[in-house]
Amino acid sequence: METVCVVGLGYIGLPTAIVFALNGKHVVGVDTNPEVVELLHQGKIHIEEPGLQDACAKVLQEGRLVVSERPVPADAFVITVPTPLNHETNEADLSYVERATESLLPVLKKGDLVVLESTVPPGTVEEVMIPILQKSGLDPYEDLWVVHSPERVIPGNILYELEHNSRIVGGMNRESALKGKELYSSFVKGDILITDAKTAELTKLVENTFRDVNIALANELAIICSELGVNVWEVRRLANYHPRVNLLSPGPGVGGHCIPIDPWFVIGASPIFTRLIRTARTVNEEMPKRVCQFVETLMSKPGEGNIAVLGVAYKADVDDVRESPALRIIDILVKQGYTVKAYDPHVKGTYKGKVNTLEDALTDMDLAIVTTDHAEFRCLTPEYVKRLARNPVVMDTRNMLDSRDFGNAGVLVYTLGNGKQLGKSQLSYAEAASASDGAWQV
Ligand code: SAJ
Repeated sequence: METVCVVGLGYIGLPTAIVFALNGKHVVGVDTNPEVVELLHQGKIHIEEPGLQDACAKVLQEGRLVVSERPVPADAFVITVPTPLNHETNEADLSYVERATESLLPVLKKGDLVVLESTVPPGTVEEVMIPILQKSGLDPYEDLWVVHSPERVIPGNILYELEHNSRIVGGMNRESALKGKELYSSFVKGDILITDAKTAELTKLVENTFRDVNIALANELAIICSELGVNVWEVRRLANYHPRVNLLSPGPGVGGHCIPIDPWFVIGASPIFTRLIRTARTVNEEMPKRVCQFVETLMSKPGEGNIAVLGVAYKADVDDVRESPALRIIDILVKQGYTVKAYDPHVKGTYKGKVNTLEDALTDMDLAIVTTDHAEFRCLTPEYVKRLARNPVVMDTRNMLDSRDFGNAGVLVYTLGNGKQLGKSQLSYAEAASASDGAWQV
């Protein structure tokens, strides 16, 4: 398999196309968005991902990656298009997968490999893709190799993980799976595990559901600790000394293109037997509201005052705002009447309350909320906050600021789930300092 056509040049498709090209394939990257294609023609990429711009420029320059608005004949086709959640029905929107599969019909030939990488409900390859592929006049079981091989990489470390993570290849039959394995062995250094397509589809969903359920446990624990006057971060630190316990971190909610979405695909496939998964989703979806409820207790008058929201991306050091809890928090605060200034050093697009500098966000603020743990916010000092703020109070939903240091310097930092502080909106600086993480250890 010399030539690979990657359909959909987003967060996964573009790095995948580049990695195929870096590893000797002739790659055609396809995207229906003319802006994406035009930017790539200029050697530029439309997403932020460490190392990707340089790698892309290299393969474009060498002519190993070319870009097109429609598929061209190739030995293998890799579909990496979005599968968003329809928020009204909580069902997968498979229209991009359908259209991408349709777009292959004019160029498909006997012996081609067709891979779906997009995350989909169990049964999608068989029930949605196969009937479309049949329209080519080819038999998808005899003339084509059709597989699902879910991506598993983490934004921020995609290039490394694409190569080094293990990968699942689920085929419509064993031969297809082996053919898929052959394609990915051109760059995957981890294990390549073969199975059937439906098992691969469910396995991918279960990986992210596992994380959602565990984050929900951490979030529920944060709320319990607030009630009980205990610091959740200390509980987590201590519990994780147990050799078989690994509590994840509480936070303002769960964002991103996968973890808040994938559990719904499992729920949709088995609505009656997914009580735990559904409850976990609810717990995580309620977190932005809970953060705002706590914020309310910290403001002198409900609905009045300036709030700085620090971080709009769904997680640290990425520019991605999909399903970001920060966007929900901004929405709720604006509806409650607060003046919100939201700053994110990575996000280029627009959003409610956007300001372009940290200084602008903090100037005259009555409260700052740390919503994303971007590295830039680690450099925040109490002196800087005090110089700009009207009221030096911070709600830290990510446990990234040292509330003791800030407290000692006259800035109140309330950490999400630190029940030693929560509920005490009139906390003194000294109390804030002594209620901070692991105070007794020092
Ligand atoms: N989060 C918490 N607490 C934690 C960990 C995460 O609140 O302890 C939040 C984050 O702040 C973020 C969200 O969860 O809002 C998701 O972040 P993430 O870093 O866990 O995951 P993603 O969405 O960036 O990438 C995940 C990855 N899955 C896992 O780590 C199991 C990646 O491997 C998958 O390939 C990717 O989803 C995907 O495409 O499915």
